[in-house]
Amino acid sequence: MSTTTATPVPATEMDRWPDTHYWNATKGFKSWALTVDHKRIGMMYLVAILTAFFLGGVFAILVRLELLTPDQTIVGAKTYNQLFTLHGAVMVFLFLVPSIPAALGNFFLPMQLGAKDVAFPKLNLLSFYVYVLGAAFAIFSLFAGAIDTGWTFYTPYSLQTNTAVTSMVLAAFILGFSSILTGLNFIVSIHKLRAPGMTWFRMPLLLWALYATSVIQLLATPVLAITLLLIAMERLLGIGIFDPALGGDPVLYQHFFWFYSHPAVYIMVVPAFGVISEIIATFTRRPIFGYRFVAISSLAIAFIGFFVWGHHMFVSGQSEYAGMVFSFLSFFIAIPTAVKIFNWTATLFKGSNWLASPMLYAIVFLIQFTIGGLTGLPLAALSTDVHFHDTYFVVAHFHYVMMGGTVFAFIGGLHYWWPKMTGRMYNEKWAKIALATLFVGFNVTFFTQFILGTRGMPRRYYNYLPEYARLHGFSTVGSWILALGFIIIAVYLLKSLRSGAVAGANPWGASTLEWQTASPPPTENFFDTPHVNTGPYVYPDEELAPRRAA
Ligand code: HEM
Ligand SMILES: [Cu+2]
Repeated sequence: MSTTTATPVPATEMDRWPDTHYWNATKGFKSWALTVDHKRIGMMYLVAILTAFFLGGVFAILVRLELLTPDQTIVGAKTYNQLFTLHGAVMVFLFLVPSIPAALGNFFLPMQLGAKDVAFPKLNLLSFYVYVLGAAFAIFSLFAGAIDTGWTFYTPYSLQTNTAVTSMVLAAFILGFSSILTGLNFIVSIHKLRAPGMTWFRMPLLLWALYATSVIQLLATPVLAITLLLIAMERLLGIGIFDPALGGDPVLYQHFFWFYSHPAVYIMVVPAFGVISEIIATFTRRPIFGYRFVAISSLAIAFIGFFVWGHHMFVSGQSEYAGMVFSFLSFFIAIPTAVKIFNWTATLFKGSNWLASPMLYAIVFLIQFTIGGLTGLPLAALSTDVHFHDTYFVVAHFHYVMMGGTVFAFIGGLHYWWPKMTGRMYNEKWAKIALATLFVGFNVTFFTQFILGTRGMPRRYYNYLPEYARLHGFSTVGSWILALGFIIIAVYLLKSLRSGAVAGANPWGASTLEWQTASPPPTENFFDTPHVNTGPYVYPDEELAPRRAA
C-alpha cells in the first residue's frame, strides 16, 4: 500500500503553477470585500468559520477545565452556564451550520457542476455579509451579559434571565437568513448550471448532499427564525406566547424549536456525508457502491428528518401518544443513514485503498459516526430515553455525530481540497500525526461521557458527586489532547502556504471536475467549458492510479 504523493497522471501543462488564478487575479482589500467569485467567498467563509471554531473551542476548553474537579475549579455556577451556552451557540450557529456548505460548498459546488459561479453571485456575497452581521450580534451578546440559557433557549427561563438573550436570538435569526440564501443559491445552481452532459445521476455525491441540505435550510430555517423572533418580542414587549405566567405555552416553544433543530442536525451532517463520498471514491479509485442509493438517501434523510422532532421532547409533557409516534418514526431515519454506511463500507471492502490523510479522516469518520448513530437508537426508544434524557449520554451521542462525524469530515475535506484551494501540498507526515492525536483526544474526551451518562451524571452542571471525578478527569485531559491536534494542523497548513510543494492540477488523481483544472483555479474555473459524458467516478486507466505509483 502506497502513501506517496507521486504524480499519479503524467504531468501536463495544467500542472504548472498558473500565472493568474483566482487568488491573484485582482488585488487589494476592495477586490476581496466586493468579490462575487464563489471561490473567494468560500475562502472568506472558511476564515470566518474557523475563527468561530477557535472561539467555540476556547469555551469548550474552559467548560472542561471547570469539570476537572467535583467542586468549583475555575468558575462558579452562573459563569459555567454562560460558558456552555456560548460554546453550544457558537459551535452550532456560527460553525456547524455554515461550515461545509458555506466554505467547501461555495468553493466546489460550481466547480463540480462545471460552472463558472453559483447562480446568484451577488446574493452569495450578501449571504456572507449577513453571516458577518449575525456574528457581530453574537459577539455583542458575549460582551453584553453572555447568555446562560443553553443553545436551545428553552422558555420560560430564556424569557426571565437577565443575560443577553435578545441579542443572541437575534444573532441566530440573522444567521438563519444567511443559511437560507446559501441554500436557495445552491438549489438554483444545481437546477440551472450543470455543465453540458451533467445529468442528475452524473453529479458527484457532494452535490446531492448539498442539494438535500439546501432543501432543509430553505424549509426549516424560517420556522426557527419566527420562533426566535417571538422570543425577542416576548422579552421586549411582554407578549405572552411561551411564558405560562402570561398565558403562553413553553412546550409549544419546544415544538417550534425542534421542528427546526432536528432537521438542522441533518443540515450539519448531510454535507459531511457528501465529503466522505468524494474522498472514498478518490482513494479507492472506484465508483461508490450503490451510487444511486447513496444519492437518494440524502433526500430521504432530508424528508424523514421533518417527522421526528418530538423525540427531543419525550419528557416535556407532550402527550404519551405523541411520544410513541415520534419514537416509532425516529427509527426510520436510521434506514437511509445505514444505507450510506453500508455502501461506503462495501466500496472500501476488498479495495486496495490509498491511505493518504484525507482517506484516514474518512475511515475515522465512519467509526465515530457509526458510534454516534447507533447511540441515537436508545435515545429514540421511548423507554430508554426517559433514563438517558438530559444525561451525559446525550452529550456523548451528539458529539460523536457532530464532532466525530461532521468536524472530522470537514477537516478531512479541508485536507482533500487544500491542494486545489491553495495550489500547495501540506506535510503528510504531520497530517497523520495530527489525525492520530485528534482520534485519541476525541475518544478519550467523549467515550467517557457515555459511561458517565449511563451512571446518571446529568448534563449542564458545574459540580458533581465525587464518584464521577475519575471519568470527568479523563474527559478533561482528552480535551487537551484534542486541542493539541488542532494546533498541529493549524501550524502545518499555514506553513504549507509558504513552503508546501506545488500540488499540480490533480495530485490525488481524482475524477470529478474540480480537479480537471489548474490549482489554484482561474477565476472562471475552467479554461474551456467541460463536457460530461460519464458518471462522476470513472477511472478508465487503472494503471495510472496513485496507489500503484509508488
Ligand atoms: C440514527 C440517527 C439518530 C437518532 C435516532 C438520534 C436520536 C436522538 C435523540 C432521541 C435525541 C434526544 C435525546 C434526549 O435529549 O434525551 C438526540 C439528541 C441529539 N442529537 Fe441525535 N439522533 C441521531 C442522529 C443525530 C445526528 C446525525 C446528529 C447531528 C448531526 C444528532 C444531533 C443531536 C443533538 C445535537 C442532540 C442534542 C440536542 C440537545 O438536547 O442539546 N443526532 N438524538
Ligand atoms: Cu433529533
